[in-house]
Amino acid sequence: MSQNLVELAKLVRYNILTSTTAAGTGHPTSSLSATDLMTSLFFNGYFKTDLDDAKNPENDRLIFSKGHASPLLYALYAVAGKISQKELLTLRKFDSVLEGHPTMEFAYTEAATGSLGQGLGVGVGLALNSKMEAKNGKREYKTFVLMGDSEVAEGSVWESMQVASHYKLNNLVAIIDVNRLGQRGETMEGWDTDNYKAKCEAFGCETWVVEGNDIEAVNKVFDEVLASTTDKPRL
Ligand SMILES: Cc1ncc(C[n+]2csc(CCOP(=O)(O)OP(=O)(O)O)c2C)c(N)n1
Ligand SMILES: [Mg+2]
Repeated sequence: MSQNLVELAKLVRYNILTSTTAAGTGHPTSSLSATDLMTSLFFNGYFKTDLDDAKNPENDRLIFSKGHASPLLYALYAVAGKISQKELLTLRKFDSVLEGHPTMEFAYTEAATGSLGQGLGVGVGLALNSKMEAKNGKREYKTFVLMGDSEVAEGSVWESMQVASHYKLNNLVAIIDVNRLGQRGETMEGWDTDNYKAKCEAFGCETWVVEGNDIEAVNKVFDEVLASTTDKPRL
């Protein structure tokens, strides 16, 4: 099973590199950084969505809060068969729905992102909605939010996190892609995942730290995250 995922991740990487190369711009490194994490999420059964009905209210939600990694988002949907190779190469061209940051022009965009620090707040709103809809008999969908490690320097991330734990949003799964780097060098915390963990726990989250480029390890963590029965947001 993991071998198939490893092969799919190669295809995702190929799509990222061909699309950003054709565009002559974009953020290939930020996209490659989260490829294994997102390949596991997408193709090992964790992210439950109806690909033929992108606006189905019972779909799980995925917010690319680090919106500059949009080539990864598009690469995933290309591997899922929803974007052709020809269309993928229109990345960042005028009239293409595959914009440099995800916008609502692209059918599977959950929230237009790019201004860092906002995706988790949107995710909190969606997770609250899911809790309320579940009371009306609807499926309690999950909301996944992908953030960058430099992004979490934004105070709004922590405001959102404390609201998420106040409302016991255990249907919210936030991911920090710790690749040590922000736009112009090392982040304040570098590789210090212990520190991220301690801070996120202090804000009321249940946390996991995983080597994000080991698909098998990532699968194991998503298994645990989705099996957890605590009332805390997952991070
Ligand atoms: C609010 C805001 N400030 C600045 C930027 C410019 N910017 C784009 S990418 C980036 C660095 C992001 O680093 P990180 O969050 O670690 O993501 P990575 O690319 O490493 O995955 C910055 C500062 C932005 N998009 N939004
Ligand atoms: Mg980073």
